[in-house]
Amino acid sequence: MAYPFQLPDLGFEHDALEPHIDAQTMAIHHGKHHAGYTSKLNAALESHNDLHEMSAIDLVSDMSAIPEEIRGAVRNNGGGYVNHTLFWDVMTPGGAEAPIGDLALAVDAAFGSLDEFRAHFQAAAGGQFGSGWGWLCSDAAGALSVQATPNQDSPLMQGLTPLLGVDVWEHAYYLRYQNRRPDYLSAFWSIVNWDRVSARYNDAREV
Ligand code: MN3
Repeated sequence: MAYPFQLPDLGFEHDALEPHIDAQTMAIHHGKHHAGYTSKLNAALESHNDLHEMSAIDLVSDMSAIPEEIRGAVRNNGGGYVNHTLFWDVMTPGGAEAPIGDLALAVDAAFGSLDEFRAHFQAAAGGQFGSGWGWLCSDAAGALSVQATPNQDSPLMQGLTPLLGVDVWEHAYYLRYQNRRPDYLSAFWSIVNWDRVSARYNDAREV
C-alpha cells in the first residue's frame, strides 16, 4: 500500500476490547488520531511524486532518504501511521494468552520466561517519559529486544522490526485509566493477539 494512504480498518468493533480499552477511546484513537496521521502523511507527500510508490514502512525505515523539508512530517505522521496500523493488528478480543511456535522459544531464550518478558516490556513502556511507545522487536537474525521510543518514532528507524507495540500516549488510555499508565499496561496483556505477533516474528527473519 502506497500514497495516498488509507486509514486501515480496525478489524473489530470499537467496544470489542472492553473493559480493557473502552469504546470511546477506540473510536477517537482510530477515527481521529490515526485518521489525522494518515491525512497529514498524505499532505506531506502530495508534491513529492518520487515517493508515491513507497510503502509507509519503507518511508519510515530510511529517514535519511526523505527530503529534508518533509522529513519531520514523515517522521511524525508516517511513524504514527505505521505504529497505529501495527497496534490494531496486534490486539484482539479474547486472544491467545501466550506466544506460539518459534516466538515462544525465542521469548524464553531472550528473557527467561514470558513473565520476565512482560516485566521488561511494562518497565520500558511505563518508563517512557511523556508520549511514546513500548515495543517487542526482532532484528533480521531473529534476536528479540524490548525498546521504548518517543513520540511516533518507530523501531524501523533503528533497523529493527516491531512485533508488538503498545501506545503510551495519554490519548490511548486517559479516559479509562487517567494517570494510571501501569494499570493500562497490565490490562493490555488480556487483549494481545499473540497469533499475529508470532506470525510477525516469522516474517521478520531473513531465513
Ligand atoms: Mn495513538
